[in-house]
Amino acid sequence: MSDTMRFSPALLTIKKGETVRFIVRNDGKVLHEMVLGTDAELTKHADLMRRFPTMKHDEPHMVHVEPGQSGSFTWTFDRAGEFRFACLIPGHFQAGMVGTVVVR
Ligand SMILES: [Cu+2]
Repeated sequence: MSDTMRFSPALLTIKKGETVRFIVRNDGKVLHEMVLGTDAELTKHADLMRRFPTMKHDEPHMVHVEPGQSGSFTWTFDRAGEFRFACLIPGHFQAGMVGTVVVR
C-alpha cells in the first residue's frame, strides 16, 4: 500500500476453496488498511467511515497497517466471483485505493 492511494498488486486471482494469508505492507507515511468485501459492502462501509472517521474495527476480513509496518489476516475464499479489497480511510477509497480479487 502506498500514499499514491494504490495497492500493488491490485489484481489477485485465487482458486475457490483456497485459504490465503495476506501480508500487507504500508510503504506510505499515513495509516492505510486493507478490507475485503463485495462492491456493495465496501461502498456502504466507506460511507460509514466518512461519517465516523474514528470508528475502530477488529474483524477477520481486514487489517490496519501503520506507516512502515506490515500486518496480516487470513481468509478462505469459498465462493467464486469477483470481490474487492480497499482502503476505506476517508479520501483513500474515493481516490481509487481499490483492488480486485477474482475467485474461480
Ligand atoms: Cu489508505
